[in-house]
Amino acid sequence: MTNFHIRFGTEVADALRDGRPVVALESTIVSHGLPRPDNLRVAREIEATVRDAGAVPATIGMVGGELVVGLDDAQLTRLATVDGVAKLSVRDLAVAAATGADGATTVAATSAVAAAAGIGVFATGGLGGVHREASQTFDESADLTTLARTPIAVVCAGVKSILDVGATLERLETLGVGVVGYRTRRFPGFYLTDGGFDLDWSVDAPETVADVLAARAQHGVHTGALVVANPLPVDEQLDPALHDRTLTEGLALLERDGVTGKAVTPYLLAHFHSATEGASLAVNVRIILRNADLAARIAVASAARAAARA
Ligand code: PSU
Ligand code: MN
Repeated sequence: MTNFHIRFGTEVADALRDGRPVVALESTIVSHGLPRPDNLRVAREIEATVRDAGAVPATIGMVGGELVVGLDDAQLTRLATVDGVAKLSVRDLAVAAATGADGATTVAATSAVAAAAGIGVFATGGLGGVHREASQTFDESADLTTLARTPIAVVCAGVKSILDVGATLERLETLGVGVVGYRTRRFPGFYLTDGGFDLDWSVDAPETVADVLAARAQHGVHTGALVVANPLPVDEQLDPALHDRTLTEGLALLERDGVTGKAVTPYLLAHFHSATEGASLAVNVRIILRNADLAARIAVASAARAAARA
């Protein structure tokens, strides 16, 4: 293969050309973040949720070296079911393309590709961040540095407490990544409604997020991402006692098994899913679908705003 242009799914290409709302979705949660066989079902449900709210889903990934924005169902199935799908951050994209690999894009890679493709809104579950012990290991997700230079809105439920949440928020501030709570002034902790830290800003409606994105674009001053932190309602969170127990065990197993680098996040996610006997999976799915719905409503509001200006 000699042509390395980004390939667009037909529906996504049409929507972008016509200025209709599009929501980017990542594939690492599908290939590495959720257990089989639920992962494929959930991937389809995420797309259906985006559609139900009036936007076009653009799941991003790499299939046989081709970087695709808007995977079709066969491509999505392949990334959800075959073995050996690489986990791709931004730095991996070109190598994976040149070697013809199958790969799933992280928040970092998905954001960068989406922004390059002209998509302004992205829905995921949780961001990567600063790992516990990062002061020794230097393990900080490239999600953070990528968001610092990528103009996109990322709807997520904060970060998991497998990370150092306070340090992650400090790094987001240093890197100039905007963070607003959706109807909250507390940064969500993914499985938990409240991750334990305050936020400076809260917005109450998708239209307000669209206004923030418009202001950023019109100023032309801040070129980083906006994180829209969307917490689960308290009555839908994972039981906090179960959460704390599972986390403690997971961190001990990580150390016992000597897991490092990009394997750390998938290892801890898999531990949560097996140790809670599906409870964390149900919560995880609920989070992603809520984020997909909110992201679609933001994309719809942004497209309406742009149409009114034109
Ligand atoms: N956090 C989650 N679920 C996930 C991930 C993060 O709660 O599936 C995935 C995302 O794709 C994220 C990546 O971008 O893990 C971060 O990996 P790392 O820590 O290796 O940068
Ligand atoms: Mn890492």
